[in-house]
Amino acid sequence: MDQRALVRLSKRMSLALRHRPGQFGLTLDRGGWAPVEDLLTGLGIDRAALEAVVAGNDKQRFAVERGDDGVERIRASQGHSIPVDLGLNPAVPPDRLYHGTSRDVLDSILDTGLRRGARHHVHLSADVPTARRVGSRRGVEVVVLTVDAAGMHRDGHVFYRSANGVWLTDAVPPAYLTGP
Ligand code: HQG
Repeated sequence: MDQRALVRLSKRMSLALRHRPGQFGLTLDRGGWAPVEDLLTGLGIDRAALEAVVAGNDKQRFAVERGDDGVERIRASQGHSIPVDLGLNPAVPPDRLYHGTSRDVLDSILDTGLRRGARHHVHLSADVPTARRVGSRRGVEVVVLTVDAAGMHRDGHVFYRSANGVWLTDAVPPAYLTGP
């Protein structure tokens, strides 16, 4: 499969496993897991295609595990808008985290802080290049905000780190943000 086909399939898998499982005939369990076989059927793809996406994914978006019942399951490691419990434990963040976004929304963010929108959490990156990549999805002028994660942690805000290294928190008030 070429790179573009891989990206297209990765996006469909994200849609199925994060946002609209019902549209693909899937039911996710509490932890967000679905049987691999059901995903293959729901998306109409074969095993090799799925494995190419899981293994070749730039961000390791998907995790595959075999349950105690012998059934192989898959889930998205972060980014859901439907209610799932990823079972992540609170983690101590690095002193600084980063958020890449579009310049259009900079004033709004500096005014009201980072909000999670449709997703469960605000997503933060551990380094500037990653934040820049996230922001560039918007396809316009990218800005990177710095988050005083140490200060937030000290003040009782809870952080989680997804299996693929994305930092998550409920909201970032403006006092902890520094603009570009
Ligand atoms: C913005 C991708 C105005 C925020 C990425 C962002 C990430 C505000 C947008 C993951 C705001 C939400 C998440 C405020 C936040 N005023 N705009 N007060 N607060 N925003 O897609 O962080 O590739 O839900 O800046 O790599 O961009 O799908 O969040 O632009 O990890 O695996 O509201 O999605 O992962 O957009 O991206 P999103 P995000 P995947």
